[in-house]
Amino acid sequence: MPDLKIIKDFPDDFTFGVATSSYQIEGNSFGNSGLSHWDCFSKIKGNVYNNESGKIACAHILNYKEDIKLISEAGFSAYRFSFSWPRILPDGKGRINQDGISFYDKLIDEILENNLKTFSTLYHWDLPKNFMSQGGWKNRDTTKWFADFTDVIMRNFSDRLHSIATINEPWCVSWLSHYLGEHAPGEVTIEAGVKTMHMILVAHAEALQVIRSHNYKNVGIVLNKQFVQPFDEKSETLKVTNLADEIHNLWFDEAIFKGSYPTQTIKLFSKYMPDNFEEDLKFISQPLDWVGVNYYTRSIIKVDKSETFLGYKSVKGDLIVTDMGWEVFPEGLKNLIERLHNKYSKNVPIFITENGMANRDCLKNGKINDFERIKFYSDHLKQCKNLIENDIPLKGYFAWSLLDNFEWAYGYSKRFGIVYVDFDNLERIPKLSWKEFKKNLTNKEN
Ligand code: IFM
Repeated sequence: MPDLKIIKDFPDDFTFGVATSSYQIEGNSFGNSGLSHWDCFSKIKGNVYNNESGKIACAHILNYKEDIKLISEAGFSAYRFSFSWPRILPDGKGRINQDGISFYDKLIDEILENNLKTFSTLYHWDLPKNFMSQGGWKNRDTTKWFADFTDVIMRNFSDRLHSIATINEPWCVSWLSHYLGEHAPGEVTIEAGVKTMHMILVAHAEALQVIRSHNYKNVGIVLNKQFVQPFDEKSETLKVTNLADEIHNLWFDEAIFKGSYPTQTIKLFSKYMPDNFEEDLKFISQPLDWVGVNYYTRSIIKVDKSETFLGYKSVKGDLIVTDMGWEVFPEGLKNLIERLHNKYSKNVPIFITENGMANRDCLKNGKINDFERIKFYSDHLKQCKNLIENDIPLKGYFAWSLLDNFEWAYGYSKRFGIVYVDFDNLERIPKLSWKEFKKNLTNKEN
């Protein structure tokens, strides 16, 4: 039987938390929220499983007290959540929705009353709908509007935020959403992909500058990393594997920690980069207080000439997969963090800001025995422990996710939560993984 006893071997000051995001749980039909580009994207048939959207989601807006209680009862010491831009500024800029401010006021107070640290994220993908007609993240003005939104957050909440992340997963915001088209706004052009790969980093820098102007000290960014491996050892394969690694991982590491872009990719991208992009690199590489890594799987890269721009595609490997079809490869986490620390972030504290798995959880006699998930967490925590023993400044680990939720293009068909959500009546039912976290974080049997 898998267990999470390993939790007891972590240093006392190591942070264990859970993570969520606004659009995935809140329910944006509540509280006079504005719309985001996900509301538009999900309306187009074929974009999201079953034409689902975040309208109701987990109705966290109505149930946040119960949800925060579930976090503190399990013994976690931190909660990572995100602010919804259109909930606070329904048009993206200008008019403030007081109901939005009041919701986050109450949420933050509830988190603090439950003795949890507030790990906040400014942007976890709900771009105000209003900006779509103006080019969204392709438009440099959006980075300025993001700075203005950041200022609203700082003025209202910064004294109660333990930490702030500017952007969640810039690769998803740019490449996945504008070149691969899998996420809102669903663009599929090289121009959009390349431009947003740069603009999202400018947005990060704009927000960082505002945050610093408020003398705030605990700010970082959250990068999603995939361990990239070649399909075979042919030189052509190794070359495209390096390109894939650069686009997925090193583009962000190099820009943020070194103020440059990796060579193979910038050569390929140069024709499509915004004018004078070099002038932004110093701005993008302002010092950070911590860096977050979201890790789920590896990617195997094979030469594929039918992909005419990149010359490669990812192919399936032979490891066990989660319900997302993602291979379980805990060693990748260790490798990626070691490289990040040794070559880029150096002594900047690192947090695993997301890690977890989608599983076909079944409710039987009121119980969900998600053994696979417990094993997944245990195997990844082993890698974390090993990193700490090797003096890597790994300071915390956040399970993705607290609740089953709106899994973007997969709608509600994929369950990542340690707490089951019955989407018919929104009842929350703690899974065995939640109980196992509780057992080891609180030393209490349930
Ligand atoms: O659900 C997402 C989350 O929003 C960002 N990181 C990956 C998770 C699982 O796909």
